Amino acid sequence: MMYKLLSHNDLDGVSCGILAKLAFGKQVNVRYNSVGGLDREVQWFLDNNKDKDTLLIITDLSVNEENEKKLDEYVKAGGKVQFLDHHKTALHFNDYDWGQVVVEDEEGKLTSATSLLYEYLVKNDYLEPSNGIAEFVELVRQYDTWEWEKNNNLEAQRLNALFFLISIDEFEEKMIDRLLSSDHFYFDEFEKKVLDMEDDKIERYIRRKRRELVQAKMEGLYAGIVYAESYHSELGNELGKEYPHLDFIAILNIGSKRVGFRTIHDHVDVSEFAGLFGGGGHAKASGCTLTDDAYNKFVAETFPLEPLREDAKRNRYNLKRSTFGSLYKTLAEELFFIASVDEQTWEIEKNNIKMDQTFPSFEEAEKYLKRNHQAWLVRDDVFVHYLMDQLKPKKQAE
Ligand SMILES: [Mn+2]
Repeated sequence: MMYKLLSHNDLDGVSCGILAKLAFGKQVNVRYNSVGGLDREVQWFLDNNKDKDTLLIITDLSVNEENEKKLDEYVKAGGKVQFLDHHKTALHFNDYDWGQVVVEDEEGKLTSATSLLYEYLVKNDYLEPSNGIAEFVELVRQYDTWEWEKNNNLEAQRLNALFFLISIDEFEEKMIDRLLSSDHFYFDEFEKKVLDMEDDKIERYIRRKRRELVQAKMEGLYAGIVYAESYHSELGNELGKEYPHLDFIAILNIGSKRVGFRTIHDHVDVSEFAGLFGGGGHAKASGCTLTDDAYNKFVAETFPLEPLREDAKRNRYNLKRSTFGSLYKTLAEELFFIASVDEQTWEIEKNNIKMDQTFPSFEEAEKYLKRNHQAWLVRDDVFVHYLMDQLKPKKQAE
């Protein structure tokens, strides 16, 4: 029996290739594909496997409708296919005997293509389970589902960083050697050193990107838009945390004509948003191609916008949630002052005039300011000046 694996070219997809090679050795032929490249490979496979002696496994990517039908005909004619995916946009493949799409396992844990393939290989006695492999699979799963962020699992993030630092061939070779020889997953000393340098680099990159973010309202949601070619996950995550008033972050890659969407919020499903532009993905991470429509919305319309200003970070006095109030400013030089009446009532003064609307928390008041006025927390010196002005006797009206 021969095996063919067609998988995605990201960490989750390539880790499927690593597991397949651990299980099938030289009997498996593995090809990694971009989202747009899989259908060509499937077509090629179907055209060249008339004798049906190869088990075709597809992981982490979906085929188009045409190939979906052709694969089903191929299976009905005696061909062997196993489709394994965890994207909810692929759930209809569960209608086929050869399709298995699981987004969440029985315990409610989000799956990845690698975790599904591991389970499949072990269940069918293709692969001997081991502690080291299970640890590796779990790191990939946590990275791919964003759980690493919630669990602060930096090992998972570093595994992905390593994946991008070396070639796919090198990564495969290193991981296969390690998983065959050790009962625990680890990074070697050289990798640790390089990963530390990479961490510093990512931090500097994100700091720069933070100052380039523009804000726009789209389909009723507030988006932060930024141009970036690398570190999309880390960037989406950090920018999302830095600007929690934004529903999601859109990351534009003009070279690849793609836009990625990331959210840290549970109330937003960015796969639905991407669907409006013909794309898809997960609730927390999705993307679409820059069609004319998407180009106009994300690039042309947002290009003239001024970037958001960052909140002052080293203040001692002008602090958020302070009982003395917190001072914000806008590009139009307006001053907004958030203060609490009591714990459940927060007010905003605009240029010293109290607004009618009140808010149930500081966060809601700030969100209002940031969404509607793109205001930022000013530095202490501006704040002190402002307070001193308040103490001056007001000029008589006449
Ligand atoms: Mn995946």
